[in-house]
Amino acid sequence: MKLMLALDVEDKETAIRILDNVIDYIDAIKVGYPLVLPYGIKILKEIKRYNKEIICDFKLADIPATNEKIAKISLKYADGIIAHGFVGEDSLKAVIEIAKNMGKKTAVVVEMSHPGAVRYMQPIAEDLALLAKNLKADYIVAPSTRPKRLKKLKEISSLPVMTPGIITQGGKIEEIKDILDEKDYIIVGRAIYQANNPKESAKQIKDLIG
Ligand code: FNU
Repeated sequence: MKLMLALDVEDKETAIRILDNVIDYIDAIKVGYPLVLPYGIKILKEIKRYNKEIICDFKLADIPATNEKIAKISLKYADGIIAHGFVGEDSLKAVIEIAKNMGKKTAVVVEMSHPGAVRYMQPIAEDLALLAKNLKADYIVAPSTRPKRLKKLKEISSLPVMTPGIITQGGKIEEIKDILDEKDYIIVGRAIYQANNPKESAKQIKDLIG
């Protein structure tokens, strides 16, 4: 398993300080709106110097034409992008095609990790996992907070997963360890960047999944 840091901090100095501390223990950096809205997408140029894979978590959920524009701009700087599957085949296809043309990756959210996802997303998640497979996406995003669902969605999609929800949202590494392999990522944010000692926390998590 690989470790992806969710860098959901809102200021650049903090982001850089966290990265300087944890960089030896992480495999990828996930950046989302909290950091990109204040500074713009070009902040990714500064993060690129850490030489880690960068994934934009913008959860694209728009019409194909708009999804395509956002993906294109983001993937100029990032290695991969996260898109929602529920908006439908055409919207998702637009992202996957542009990413493939640029030699980049797409991860499709099929079921989210928070409690609210059970009511509206869970009933369609298996369908979305199949859609991600059929459209030849690169990854699915599925919850570590529900290990049985994670296992099932991974099986249906036959794709590697990026799984959030570890520690702060209640997901337990020991419960998902056997489901995942070396192509999969666990996504961890607050348990690292809000820890008293982010370096130690990242090291402990890396040791546990290693
Ligand atoms: P942490 N994230 C999530 N659940 O938590 N992209 C999902 O279903 C999903 C996500 C992101 O809880 C969330 O936005 F599709 O602090 C955050 O960036 O460890 C990270 O994963 C989890 O952060």
